[in-house]
Amino acid sequence: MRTARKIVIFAAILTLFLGAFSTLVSAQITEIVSDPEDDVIIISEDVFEGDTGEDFVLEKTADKPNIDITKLTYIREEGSTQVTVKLEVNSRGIIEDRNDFEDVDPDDLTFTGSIVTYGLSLETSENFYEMEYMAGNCTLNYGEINATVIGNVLSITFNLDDISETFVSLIGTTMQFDINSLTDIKYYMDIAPDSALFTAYPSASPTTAKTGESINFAGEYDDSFGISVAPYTYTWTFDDGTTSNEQSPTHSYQSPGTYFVRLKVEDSQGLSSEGTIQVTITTGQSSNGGNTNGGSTDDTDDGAGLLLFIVVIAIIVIIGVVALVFVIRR
Ligand SMILES: [Ca+2]
Ligand SMILES: [Ca+2]
Repeated sequence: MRTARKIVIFAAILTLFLGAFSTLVSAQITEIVSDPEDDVIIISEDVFEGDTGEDFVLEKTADKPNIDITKLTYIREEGSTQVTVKLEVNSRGIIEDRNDFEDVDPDDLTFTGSIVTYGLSLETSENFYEMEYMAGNCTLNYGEINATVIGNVLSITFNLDDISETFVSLIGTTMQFDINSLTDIKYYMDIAPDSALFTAYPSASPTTAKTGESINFAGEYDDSFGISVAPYTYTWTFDDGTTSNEQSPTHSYQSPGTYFVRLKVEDSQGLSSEGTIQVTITTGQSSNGGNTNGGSTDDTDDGAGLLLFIVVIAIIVIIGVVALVFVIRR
């Protein structure tokens, strides 16, 4: 009896130990994006008409807990391609199943109702995964996928394309269209994180250049909802060990290859966004140098022509002089 008890205690300790060990081995990679409560934006029709003046202020409401994102979660088992992403709305709300866009008949002027969509956008080091949940149906990159809804939490589990992919960002977007009539549509939305509304846009011209050739970079940002505050700082990382703090710097590369140029735009409140642009550098002299060479080649051509002209004139003059001497002697 005593031996049996010892075996049971030993087994219990071993189980606990193995449990703790397996937890350590199958570690999870978790990323959490938090979003404020009750920051659902009411968008007036003015936005659609492009009337976003300097003083435009977006209204926020606490009346839409069902589309008020509070938390996004990314969970990945280490060493596995399986990923679970979760979108959590306000604890006072639920994930809703309303109408699909397909339920709205454009010819039916009497249609009234709401459309609610939940979107998740996962960027990894290799890919983008776009998920949308609407009216009980879920899609992943436009293909159907299962989703689990428990109260105020939407969960989607899927496999990444490649084991080597790493987490870059997770953005959640919720939208609600309240259609009272075709001329009375109210539009609500929430985005998590709010910084996703502020996007850096780097550009380069040209994007393919030769070594030594000047490339003009331009730093821009998109802030359609006017959430950022001037002044802005621009930080360029050229991927060749050099950087610049100009908004639109000029840069040239000394070695051929592919470069991933990063632009970070930051506002005065610490809101920041980063964007990447790829430039390809090929071997050879820059087009500027080529033009110079071309010019000098043209000069050489002109010089040869002039020399030939002088030689011809000289020959004519010599023949003339010889002829003149010959005539005089006679
Ligand atoms: Ca929110
Ligand atoms: Ca938000």
